[in-house]
Amino acid sequence: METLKKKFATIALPMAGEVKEFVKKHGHEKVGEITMAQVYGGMRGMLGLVTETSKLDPEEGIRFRGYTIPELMEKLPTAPNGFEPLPEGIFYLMLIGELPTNEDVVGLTRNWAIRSVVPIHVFNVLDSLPKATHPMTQFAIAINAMQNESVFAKEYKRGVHKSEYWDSTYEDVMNLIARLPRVAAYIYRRTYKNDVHIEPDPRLDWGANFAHMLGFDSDGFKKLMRIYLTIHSDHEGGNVSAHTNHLVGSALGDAYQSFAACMNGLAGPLHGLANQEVVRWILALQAELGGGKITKEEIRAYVERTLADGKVVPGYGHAVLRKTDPRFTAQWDFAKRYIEQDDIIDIVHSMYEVVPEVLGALGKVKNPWPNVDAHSGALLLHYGMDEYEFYTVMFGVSRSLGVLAQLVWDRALGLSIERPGSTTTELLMKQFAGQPEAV
Ligand code: CMX
Repeated sequence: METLKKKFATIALPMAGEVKEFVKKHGHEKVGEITMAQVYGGMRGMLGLVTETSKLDPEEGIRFRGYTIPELMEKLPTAPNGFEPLPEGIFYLMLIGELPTNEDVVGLTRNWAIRSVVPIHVFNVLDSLPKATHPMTQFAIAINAMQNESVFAKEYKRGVHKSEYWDSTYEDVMNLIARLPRVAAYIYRRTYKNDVHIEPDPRLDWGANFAHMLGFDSDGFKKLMRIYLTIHSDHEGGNVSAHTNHLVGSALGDAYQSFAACMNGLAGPLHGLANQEVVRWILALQAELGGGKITKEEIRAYVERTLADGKVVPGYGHAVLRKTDPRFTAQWDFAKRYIEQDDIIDIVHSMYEVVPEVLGALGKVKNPWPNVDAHSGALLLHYGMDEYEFYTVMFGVSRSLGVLAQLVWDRALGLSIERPGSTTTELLMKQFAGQPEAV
């Protein structure tokens, strides 16, 4: 058994027993109350899931296994020539719960390089799709197309004992993560670069190799990929993509099925697709004003028009966060460190001075501050990637690290199939009209 898997087993399997005892002892105790507003309001703030990999604090932002993003910038191993953490490190941290050493991270890079061969039929499936198919749809199809490779599905069919489910899930998760950059890069090159594909370079780390296969070999883009793939990896368990991954996995769908569903969740404009929407919004603003320097007053007028048209301002607001997303700040810091001047980045920074005030004045927006998607597209544009419909695929490659680490935990802890209750509006109305017996 490989070292990482052995380490996971040593940590996770005893915890499964502890969790069983814990639930036995405290299972009857309350962890919260549910209001009508939550039932109709997307279950906001309703505690209903356990996720080991990360936890989101509304005021402070995300902590991965207890570490904030600035802390991880200090503590995770980096490539020799940069400050950006290697995404391999955050996966190790989320899976094992401990900070990795440099050797741990190098080991993961090698491990994924060995597992990264994508079956030829996946490329054939992609090649059969119209080129205009949205890259996120192509991505989900390609992930589903790999499902025939699931070790878990084979083991399940063979009748493996449920205490062993985590083992084959680990294999699927490692294989899938290893292959995603190649699949994503293939989609990019077939959709936008005349089917001229670039072979992987197994000497490169996971993020740099992704940059290379996309066709962006500059040092700057590789650095960007490392931080991008690190900070988008997880945001606790209740967001649409993470929750979908867990939900589908809870019925013992394998990692391919769960993650394909997860990507369809990420593809919604209120979630991951917001990163493309931000760039689309900024380019439309630029086009309307005919170029030149854009003033804050012009941005304010465009934001007000967006709202008057009944649309959201993409990249702003959050269902949990109540302050500027530290993932936004990490990208701002990256821009400050490496980029001297860029018109689009200037617009992103001017928006930060305008949008919160306008949204705040509406009186209904609970969080007027920017989220991760407000900044990411501007950085990609700076390095020359202007095919913004591809951006959410990159978010998806990163998101695999968190949700799939969690899927191995789901299996190790033997978490249940999801089946929350639901009711009808008629019954709820009767309950509040003083007829509780009707419910
Ligand atoms: N622009 C305009 N209106 C907004 C808004 C925004 N950026 N953010 C919230 N609102 C509105 C909501 O649409 C809602 O309006 P109604 O009462 O008329 O329906 C009201 O403010 C209250 O919403 P909320 O409680 O503050 O926010 P929610 O938890 O319901 O939704 C989110 C959160 C992210 C969907 C929302 O802020 C939004 O649509 N933002 C823009 C899209 C975006 O950037 N999504 C990416 C989020 C991060 C990610 O998942 O990747």
